[in-house]
Amino acid sequence: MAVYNYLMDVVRRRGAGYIVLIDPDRHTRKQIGELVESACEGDADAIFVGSSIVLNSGFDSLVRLIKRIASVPVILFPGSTMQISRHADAILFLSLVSGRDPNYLIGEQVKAAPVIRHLGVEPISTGYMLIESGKMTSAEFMSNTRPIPRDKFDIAKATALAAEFLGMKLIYLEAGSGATYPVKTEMVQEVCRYIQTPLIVGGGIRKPEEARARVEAGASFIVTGNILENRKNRSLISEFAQAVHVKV
Ligand code: 1GP
Repeated sequence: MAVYNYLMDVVRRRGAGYIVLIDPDRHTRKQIGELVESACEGDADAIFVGSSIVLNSGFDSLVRLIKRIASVPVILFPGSTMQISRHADAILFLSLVSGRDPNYLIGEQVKAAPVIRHLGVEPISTGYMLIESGKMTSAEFMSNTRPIPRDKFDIAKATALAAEFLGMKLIYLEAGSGATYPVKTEMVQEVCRYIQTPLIVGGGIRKPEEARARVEAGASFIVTGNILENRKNRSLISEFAQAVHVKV
């Protein structure tokens, strides 16, 4: 529970946490090292590593590299059971609760659980909800599930509550990497008012003010990936961190 407790402490101290997502395929190892340094210097609270699909081999050694550089927890955000590494501090143990594919609800988890225990990585049970976002995202295509329509707040609320009743420790409202539209602020607000479980919001967030609006709506964590991949945007990291840390 060490990493989960750390995340909850971030929310208590700073109002919300800012997380930088690293997609292993999008950079060279050198660029990944620089991005991790920028994330830590820019006051991000954690690093997520993962993607819907990873083409490059060497995932494990990449996580080791990230862990060596990072001064904040390194948390796996796996698109499949191929993305598990003993070098990470924790892993989001995801169940795709917006979908109806038993493989992503429980199948992959059955395969992964013994491996995760063997490696000694902390699992953080997370209800993963794909929200429709203006285009077909990789997560939608790869999982072959239908996302929740972006204005169907009632379905999002009921799904999040079901995940909470199932005992999940975090709920991830995901528009998908590179989404045209991030999850609507109103949906974040409605879901947050309806459940007690901390909410992660990500996908298509490109501006610090978009992140801030979702924190003010009740999100506990904001994740950005794509927008930081261009080196020119690295200065945005501290702007995102400041926007998300509403208590400091
Ligand atoms: C995707 O929520 C993350 O899983 C981040 O999305 O890359 O669009 O910021 P972006």
